[in-house]
Amino acid sequence: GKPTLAVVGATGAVGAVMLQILSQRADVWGEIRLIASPRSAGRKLAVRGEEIEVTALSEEAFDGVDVAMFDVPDEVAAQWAPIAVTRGAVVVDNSAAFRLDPEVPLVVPEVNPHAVRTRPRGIVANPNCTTLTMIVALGALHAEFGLRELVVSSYQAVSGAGRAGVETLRAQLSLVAGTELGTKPGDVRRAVGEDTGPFPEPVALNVVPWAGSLREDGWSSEEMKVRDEARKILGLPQLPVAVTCVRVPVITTHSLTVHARFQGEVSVDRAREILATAPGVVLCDDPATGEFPTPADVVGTDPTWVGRLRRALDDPTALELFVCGDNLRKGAALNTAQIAELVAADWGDRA
Ligand code: 11C
Repeated sequence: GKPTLAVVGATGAVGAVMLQILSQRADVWGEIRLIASPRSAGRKLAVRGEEIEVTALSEEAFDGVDVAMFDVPDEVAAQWAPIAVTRGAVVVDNSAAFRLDPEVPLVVPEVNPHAVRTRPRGIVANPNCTTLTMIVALGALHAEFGLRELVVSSYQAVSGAGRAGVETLRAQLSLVAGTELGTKPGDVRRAVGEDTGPFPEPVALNVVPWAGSLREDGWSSEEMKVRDEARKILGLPQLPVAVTCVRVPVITTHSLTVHARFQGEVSVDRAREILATAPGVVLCDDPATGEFPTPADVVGTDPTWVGRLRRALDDPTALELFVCGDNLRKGAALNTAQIAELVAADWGDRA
């Protein structure tokens, strides 16, 4: 028979997209079990055209499960992923709890698919959405040119902060719509009020140079993740990475500007060929006709979209590019589903 899949965190922002993706992709699963906090147990959610009742998270909930996809906060994953493993499941985890564990592979199927097979803890980690937005295009360029250094800035959508992030932006937008706000210091802040949800500043009519929590020396957790995860996925543990993460008033789809320096001189024509043919990448780049990706068009799609490809003006070994990707699809649920499918393919070999 086909393997049994559990979706843990089925009711969250990523969970909802996961159920859509499972309904759209080639069906490799037998039973699909939906698991969430006891608060959500008993709710019914549609997947593959069928209503399934949500089961409360418990040890027994994993009995008979072959692959468990986790989309829950770090501390919940840290506690429950090992329990699911002892109950016999392979865990594909989208939290940050295990990503940097040397015994847990961090997998992007277009870049390092083979890594999925070496998983001594029974856990495979899914990268952060900001890392994922750039890494498929960068992996393809690295394979050709050999990456030496990255300088990136992110433009992150509010759904990266979950349902609360989306609700916060929508509420703030309704407070500022149709007003003349945005012309005097503090006028937007006064209009949206004290409670700025998961963000440290108003995000409507604004740009906030912060994502995640405070780490050493002024870095944000999100910035550390981009650096550490890119190094691990590309197998370049010393790669210099300079990164600034920024939140923008977009519902879903993260964007980044990328300055990538390589081992030798790069040809833009060759880079175009690579990006135009790389699996999971769409090159959308004709500034003469105003063609480049933006979140408004990319949201809801699977690939990484690349535009504004140029050779650096002052360095023939470097490329500049702009990338967009749906942070809930490739950035989270889709990559998790792709990893789970790789695991399922091996499970099929064994069964
Ligand atoms: C954001 N990337 O946009 C974050 C959310 O490590 O998976 C995802 C945090 C993570 O806020």
